[in-house]
Amino acid sequence: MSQREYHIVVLGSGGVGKSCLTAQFVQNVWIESYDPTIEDSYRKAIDVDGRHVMLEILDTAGTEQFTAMRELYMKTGQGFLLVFSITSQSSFYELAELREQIRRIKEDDNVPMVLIGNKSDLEEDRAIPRPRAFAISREWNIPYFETSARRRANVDEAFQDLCRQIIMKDQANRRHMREDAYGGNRTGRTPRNPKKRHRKPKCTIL
Ligand SMILES: Nc1nc2c(ncn2[C@@H]2O[C@H](COP(=O)(O)OP(=O)(O)OP(=O)(O)O)[C@@H](O)[C@H]2O)c(=O)[nH]1
Ligand SMILES: [Mg+2]
Repeated sequence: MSQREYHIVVLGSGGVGKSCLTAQFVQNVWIESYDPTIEDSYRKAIDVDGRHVMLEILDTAGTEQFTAMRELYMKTGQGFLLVFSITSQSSFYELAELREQIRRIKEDDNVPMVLIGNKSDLEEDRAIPRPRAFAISREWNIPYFETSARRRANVDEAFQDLCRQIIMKDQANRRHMREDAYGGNRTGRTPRNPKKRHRKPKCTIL
């Protein structure tokens, strides 16, 4: 089968660790310094359950002045990492609006997403209790991962989970498209001629 390409977007407030998570996932490097992102994109080929896929990963800006690009990447993105820092309450609460915006722009209530509480190595500075984050992830019906970009903990797992969701959705979409082309063959009936389905209504001239 040909290699599929999927678009992933990394979202969240400034300084939560989006770029560090992306750098760890793509290049296996740890970045100590903080250089606010405008927008960077990376490509990485991975295997998910034996399937070879190419990921296009967009690392976005957390700071407000760059949010004009949001609508565009929300349209093209197929899966979203919603990242907050476990040490920052505001970064956690700001995700609700981003999630709403994604659902609105994509006109879809089941967009592949993962909730990420990053900086899990800073347990002593924790501001969001784990049960609080789990409660939100259950409410949103998406998985929750606590990651540490510094220690490279749970990074692959979070990206892999998102890819799995995207692949499942892609397969379901393709199945529906095939079924539509054959007039909905879920009943086991003989496929209808796709051309016939688009026949114009009859016009009778009196
Ligand atoms: N202790 C700890 N620090 C982290 C972790 N991830 C990121 N940092 C630090 O947090 C700061 C910000 O990280 P970035 O990855 O640049 O944050 P960002 O979300 O990309 O920020 P913007 O590009 O401004 O939106 C850096 O100094 C990182 O070293 C982590 O898991 N643990
Ligand atoms: Mg960044």
